[in-house]
Amino acid sequence: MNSQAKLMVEHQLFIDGAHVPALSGRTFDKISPVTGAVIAKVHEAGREDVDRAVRAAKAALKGPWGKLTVNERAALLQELSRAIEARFDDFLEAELADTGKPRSLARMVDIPRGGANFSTFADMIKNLGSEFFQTSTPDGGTAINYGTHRPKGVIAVISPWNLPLLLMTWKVGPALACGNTVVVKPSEITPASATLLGEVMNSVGIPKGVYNVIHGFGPESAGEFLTQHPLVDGITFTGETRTGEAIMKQAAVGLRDVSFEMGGKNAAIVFADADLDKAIAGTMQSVFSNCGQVCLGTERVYVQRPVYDEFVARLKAEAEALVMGGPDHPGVGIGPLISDEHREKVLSYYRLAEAEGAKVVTGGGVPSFGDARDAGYFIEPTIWTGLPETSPILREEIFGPCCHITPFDTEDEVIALANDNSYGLASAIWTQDISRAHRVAPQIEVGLVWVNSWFLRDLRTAFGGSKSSGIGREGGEHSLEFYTERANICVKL
Ligand code: NAD
Ligand code: 6OD
Repeated sequence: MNSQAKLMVEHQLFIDGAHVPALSGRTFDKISPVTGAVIAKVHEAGREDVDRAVRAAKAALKGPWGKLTVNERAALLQELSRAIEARFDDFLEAELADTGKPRSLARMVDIPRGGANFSTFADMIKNLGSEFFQTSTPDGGTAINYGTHRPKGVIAVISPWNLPLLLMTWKVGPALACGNTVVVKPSEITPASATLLGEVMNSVGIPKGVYNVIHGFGPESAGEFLTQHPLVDGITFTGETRTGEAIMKQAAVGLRDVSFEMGGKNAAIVFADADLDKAIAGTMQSVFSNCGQVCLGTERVYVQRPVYDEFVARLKAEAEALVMGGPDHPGVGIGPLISDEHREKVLSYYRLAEAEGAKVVTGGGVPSFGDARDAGYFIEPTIWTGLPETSPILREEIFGPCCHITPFDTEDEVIALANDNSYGLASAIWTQDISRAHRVAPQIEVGLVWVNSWFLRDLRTAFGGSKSSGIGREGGEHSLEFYTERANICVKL
């Protein structure tokens, strides 16, 4: 049995440079979203396991890792990025087994970003400048000031299941670039790629203890034990807003810093002057990619009245043409939801929409294929119209392949509609009027606005949400705010 096959059936913890069984003696099952079958046993970390991982990370700060120059650290991370690319197919299979998403999606988005998250932050840290101020002193002399950054320490990385490798390395990349060590708690639903990354870390000589992985659940399990551990210096979290609130309480003990990327209820705004072909293609992506399980995805679509009917009819036709299936199903455009539990949650919103009087333009249920796909957690791509803005369908994050489409008349009206929500993550505006684009975009109360596009990312830009969608910004040098401690050195000349 090769090492990858072994990893597919048993995910141990990765602590201090070694794959180890959990001292807790507990394991749990990993279920395939495509077949509903158990595909792996996962070791569940108890308090003692978490303590081992955090202590290994703490000790590693003072070991060879802490003694590397910035250039040496950056070179190691570049090598790590290349090693991930060299194991591209192994990461691809791990991610496909855990998530069931279309192969083409994981190949184009998830796995390349795994490597890019290390090379980008290696470049950032290597090219970092410093601020410098000259100050007049009361005695008529001069002092100089310059800023330094030192690592924050042990960073707890808590990640979700929707883009497992991408979102986990998006945190581990900057954390390591800044000289920290990490203990990662991937989602219990997607343990494979974080485990595999441990092997790759060893293969390029990242010192032991720098990258550790503990598996398990949130409350009263690995996630809670990790975020409560007194030797953790900072907690970076991606997941649901309610989970963020729980973690914030856990982080309050010892005043640990947090960086939070959380839920969204993102609006797409389609003006009548938009290139409709592009607006429909972009909205198809933003609603249905990854089976709607993207925090930046669109669940509220506002379309200006003159093109409303045409937009609804064309989006319906395209949604109905999506082929559902596992990663390699012929012509697949949309995979399953991640779990039976998540499908139940999304279905509860499908039922609620009908109970609230929505017009179901398409979808609304569970498909029946009459083949092996019936065992997977598939759900129909769904479009509604006709609900008031007060409906939970327009206010709460569903995280499924669905959207509600509302007509609007004026620019001011749609800005108010888009902003009338407790989330503030992202928005997409579709218009060919350049002045309108620049006028509207800054008025949307979110962290990211796309114009005539969706999901484009430059990793040097600030990423994060406002309102209930997050705390802080990461990306490029913005990541230094969370992953380092700044100090000013003032020298009297
Ligand atoms: P989740 O909040 O249920 O879980 C995320 C992680 O937190 C998991 O690893 C989980 O085990 C852990 N966790 C749960 N309770 C915990 C606790 N009390 N203490 C410590 N850890 C705990 O989220 P999910 O269902 O895995 O992911 C979907 C959610 O993530 C959606 O709300 C989505 O919008 C959000 N998300 C946000 C972004 C962003 O960038 N803003 C990106 C991706 C996903
Ligand atoms: O591209 C990224 O860096 C990022 N954080 C994407 C988030 C996607 C949410 O599901």
